[in-house]
Amino acid sequence: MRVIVDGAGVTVPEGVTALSAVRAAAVGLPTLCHDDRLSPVGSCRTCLVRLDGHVVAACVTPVTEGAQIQVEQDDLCRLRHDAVELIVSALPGHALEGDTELARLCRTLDIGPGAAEPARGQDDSHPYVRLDRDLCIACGRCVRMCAEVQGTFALTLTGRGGDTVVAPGTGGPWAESDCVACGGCVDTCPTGALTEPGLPLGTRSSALTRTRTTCGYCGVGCALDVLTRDGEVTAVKPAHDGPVNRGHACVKGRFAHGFLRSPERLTRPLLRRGSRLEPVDWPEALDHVARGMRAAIAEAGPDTVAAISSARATNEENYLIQKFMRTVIGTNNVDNCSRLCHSPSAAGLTAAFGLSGGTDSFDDAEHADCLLVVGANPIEAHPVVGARLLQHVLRGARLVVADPRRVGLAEHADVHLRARPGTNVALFNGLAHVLLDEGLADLDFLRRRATGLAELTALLEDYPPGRVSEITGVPVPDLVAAARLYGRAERPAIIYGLGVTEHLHGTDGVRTLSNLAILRGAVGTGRGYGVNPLRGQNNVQGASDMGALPDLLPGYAAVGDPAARARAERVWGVPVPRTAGLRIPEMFAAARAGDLRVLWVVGEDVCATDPDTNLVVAALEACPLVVCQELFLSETARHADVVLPAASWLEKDGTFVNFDRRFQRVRPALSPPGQARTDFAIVQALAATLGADLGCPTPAAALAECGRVAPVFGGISHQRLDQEGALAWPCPDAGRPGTGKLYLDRFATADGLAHLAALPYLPPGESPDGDYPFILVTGRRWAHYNSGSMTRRTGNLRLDPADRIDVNPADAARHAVRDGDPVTVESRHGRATLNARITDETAPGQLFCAFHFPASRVNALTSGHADTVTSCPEYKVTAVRLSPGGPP
Ligand SMILES: Nc1nc2c(c(=O)[nH]1)N[C@H]1C(S)=C(S)[C@@H](COP(=O)(O)OP(=O)(O)OC[C@H]3O[C@@H](n4cnc5c(=O)[nH]c(N)nc54)[C@H](O)[C@@H]3O)O[C@H]1N2
Ligand SMILES: Nc1nc2c(c(=O)[nH]1)N[C@H]1C(S)=C(S)[C@@H](COP(=O)(O)OP(=O)(O)OC[C@H]3O[C@@H](n4cnc5c(=O)[nH]c(N)nc54)[C@H](O)[C@@H]3O)O[C@H]1N2
Ligand SMILES: [Mo]
Repeated sequence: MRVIVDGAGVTVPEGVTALSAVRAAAVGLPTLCHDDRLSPVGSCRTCLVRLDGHVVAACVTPVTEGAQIQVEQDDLCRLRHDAVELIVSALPGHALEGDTELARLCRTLDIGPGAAEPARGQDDSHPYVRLDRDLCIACGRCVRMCAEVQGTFALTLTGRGGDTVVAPGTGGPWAESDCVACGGCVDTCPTGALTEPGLPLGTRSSALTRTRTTCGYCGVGCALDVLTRDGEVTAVKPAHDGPVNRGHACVKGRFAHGFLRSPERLTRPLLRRGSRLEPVDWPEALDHVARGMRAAIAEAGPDTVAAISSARATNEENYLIQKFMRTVIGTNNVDNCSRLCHSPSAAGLTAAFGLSGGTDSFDDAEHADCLLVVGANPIEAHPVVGARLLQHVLRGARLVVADPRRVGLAEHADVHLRARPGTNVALFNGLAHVLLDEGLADLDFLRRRATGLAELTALLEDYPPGRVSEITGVPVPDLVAAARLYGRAERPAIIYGLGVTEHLHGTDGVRTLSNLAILRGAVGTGRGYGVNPLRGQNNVQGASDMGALPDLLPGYAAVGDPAARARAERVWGVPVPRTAGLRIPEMFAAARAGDLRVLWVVGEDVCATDPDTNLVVAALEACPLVVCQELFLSETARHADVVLPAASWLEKDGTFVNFDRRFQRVRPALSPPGQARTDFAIVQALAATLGADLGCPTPAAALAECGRVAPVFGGISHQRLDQEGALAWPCPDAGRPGTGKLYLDRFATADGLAHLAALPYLPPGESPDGDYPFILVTGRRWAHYNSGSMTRRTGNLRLDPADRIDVNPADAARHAVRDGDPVTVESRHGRATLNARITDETAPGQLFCAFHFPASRVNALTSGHADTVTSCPEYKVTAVRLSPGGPP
């Protein structure tokens, strides 16, 4: 429609506000309580305009066709000036010292500082958010940010009239509030009432260098602007044009960068001499590794050397590591932590649909009318995705949560399916049974685009709701209600996590979950948001995409496939070994059996995070040469013979692939400390020490070469990413965009069809019994990341200072355990000591803990049981017993 702004016509969409129309006409208009991401409130009166003769707040007033808006009339300018002056007059003088929205506005309006006495005090209790109450103008932007973007509802406005001020809703200090430190309130605050320690009021942004990069914690792939000064990070800001985060971030990406300058960072290579690790220079360390590798190959063959590549490292680094192992050593013994995480997703999604990744672009989740969130806790583990999902539910989408625990999203669910850990396949078969039984399947889609219906229908006869309820503990009405919500939705979505994969039958879980989307025709069609794993590490998708896997080359071509090998051999110029290499657990088993001579561990703390710690340690002790490439002296590094100091994600150049298959650029904001080097440089140097040339002089060259080995990435380059921001694979063609939504024409399976799977429920590896009566579930907490090596060395430690084990109140009472008490947990494999946290988030008979503090030795408890298809550990089910008190 057309409206007139200060006499000039401008075209705007129907229903916009006067503010949007004024902006569309490029006329300046101040605002203080407004943020485009938030609902408008019209409280600050600084955006007054005249609309069809009436003075109105532009931000809250809609306009209609032909509306006449006046902005730059003298009386309006005065009204707005007076509104700002009134606000400033109530503030102390230092209010205009910063580079804030308010200070900038005052400069343009020529308004000087107020002279109010500071009276309301500050709240410095929180490590990352500072409140100066005297600068608060009660615009409420922080409150709305916390509610409407983050979804935590931690903040409120308290007091009356001119004394109104933001405060945590719980009362008391900020540090004890529900705040999850996403930083959104700080970013939207127009006055500097809310600041972060790195950017106190008065910081001039012009003094800072800004580097756009991609977060190196989880797989969401938030675009971040890293602000540095004199070689130090001062702050990290979420990028407003970040394709997934859209200006949002979480406590880790936004604030947890203090580890960078920790005095414990490794700055020199270390070499074991007797029981000590002593600093040496690079040539000596590399020589030692090269000699060990050469000797192993000469005496026992290349398959006695193995590498664990890092999902924390870049694509280019992973590409180089697998190329090194295959071409310089001559073995396929290379794997990455996808093994511990979503290898069942890779196997299951490939079998069902053809490609090893989620089926859709995350943006499509916001078009879904029903979300089925299974075994994932995005509020804590993928907070930016969790916030977007929660907002979508608050806007009206239906939500089914399947998780044994009352996780954050469960509080907003229409149905919460609290199936017993390890019973997913029965649960999904039960849901599928109801879909078919109630005529909710899309028979036309099934006829045209899927296969396996007859076998599945026959199998599902054994999964009527009553039996499924007995296996899972889910009441029949809940099961039926969930199936109907998913089954009747126009555009249903499946989002899942490790609660599906980290099981004895994790791949079966992925297959039977995928069945639901296939039955509904909600994958590979315009309807619905398919089946999407919330991949874990920043670059776990990429590490696997790059071929850091024992059976797959870059782009998921099988090492056993002669055509695939030939393509790689043409680029690499040497033969590629044809037999699949060892998976991570097989590497440890080989080491214990005396069959592994060299284990090179890059960026994975296997002694803290792999299951059954005692056996992992035994493996490292049995292996003659263990090389650990790390930021810190991790548990694994302590057991190594050579420790190589590595650069972190903020110190390197390359790309990551996030959970929805997007390649994004990673750029160095700092140089690595001391003699630490990027993993890229270390691999190159090691190859050179062995007399080999890996080519690929730069990360950009490595990605370009990878595109020649794996045509699905052929259209992706650093240069293109620098211009376009993000590209989702498959992207074979430099002239075409990437592919967010997969399979619109056909599935990528050999027959082009989606494959239903008829798989029976099989019990988990361990079940509770008289000796070990509890099921222990392990997973994540919001403030720490995996081994905790980075987050424990930041202010996050103040937010979550210790490991706790969640115990249901009924179990706590029975064992005479009070909140905070130390308890000893024992499994058939080991023992751990943690403090109890009493909560009904965990069901009776179940316990939950994270594994972020290696000293608690949680993974001494977990078993060697693993997914029968992919060897992904059964971290989610361990039979344990609990006793009050710490170690004897
Ligand atoms: N803050 C934080 N964020 C992280 C990480 C971190 O360490 N800390 N790690 C990153 C990594 S590597 C990963 S892989 C992701 C993981 O992200 P998620 O998969 O969301 O993480 P988890 O907490 O391990 O497990 C998810 C849920 O599975 C549930 N569950 C357990 N057993 C079952 C079951 O049998 N059935 C069902 N339906 N559910 C079950 C658990 O109760 C838990 O709530 O997070 C990433 N993000
Ligand atoms: N009980 C239990 N255990 C689990 C899980 C569970 O749910 N329960 N989840 C499993 C899952 S899903 C995963 S992914 C694993 C994660 O396990 P890990 O991969 O071991 O954990 P992280 O702490 O992410 O990182 C490993 C190490 O990499 C180092 N590092 C970080 N960046 C770089 C880099 O750029 N280069 C190098 N060379 N090193 C770097 C860090 O200092 C850290 O010590 O844990 C698994 N362990
Ligand atoms: Mo993971």
